[in-house]
Amino acid sequence: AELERTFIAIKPDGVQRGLIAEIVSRFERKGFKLVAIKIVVPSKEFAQKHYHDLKERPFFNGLCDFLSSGPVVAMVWEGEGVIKYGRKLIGATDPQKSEPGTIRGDLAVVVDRNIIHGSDAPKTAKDEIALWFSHGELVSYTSNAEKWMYG
Ligand code: YYY
Ligand code: MG
Repeated sequence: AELERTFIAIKPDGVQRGLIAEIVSRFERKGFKLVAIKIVVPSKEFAQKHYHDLKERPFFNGLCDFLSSGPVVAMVWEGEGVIKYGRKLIGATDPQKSEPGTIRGDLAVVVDRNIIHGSDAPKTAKDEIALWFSHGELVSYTSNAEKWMYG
């Protein structure tokens, strides 16, 4: 299996609504491998770094206030195609447009409370993992299920 990794975060609304296990289980059941996880309250400055690409957007300030308003579950998931497929599991940015069956489609209603973040490309995945985790927090291991999943 190829060593592709993505950054996934359960935002404060997802944590407060008791959706941690539900969200983790969707990635886990698919067959992706959890290689890092922690719960943190990001500072507003940290949230601004995380969302720096959006700093010109009108919702940037509210978005960063929200991300830093409470505990976030930060994770790194590994697996073949996990960046693109992780976005598929998450669904469209606006839950009004997310398909049923996706995390946002099933569990969220409005765009500014869409419960989860996922990296959108290899470059952002690399940058976001480096922003949220130190190298030592990433755990490489062999899952016994891999030989049944990847052949
Ligand atoms: O990657 P993704 O989270 O699906 O969307 P982005 O376009 O990167 O926007 C990040 C974040 O900003 C989004 O998850 C909710 C919020 N947001 C918003 O509050 N209002 C919008 N019109 C667009 C995005
Ligand atoms: Mg994004």
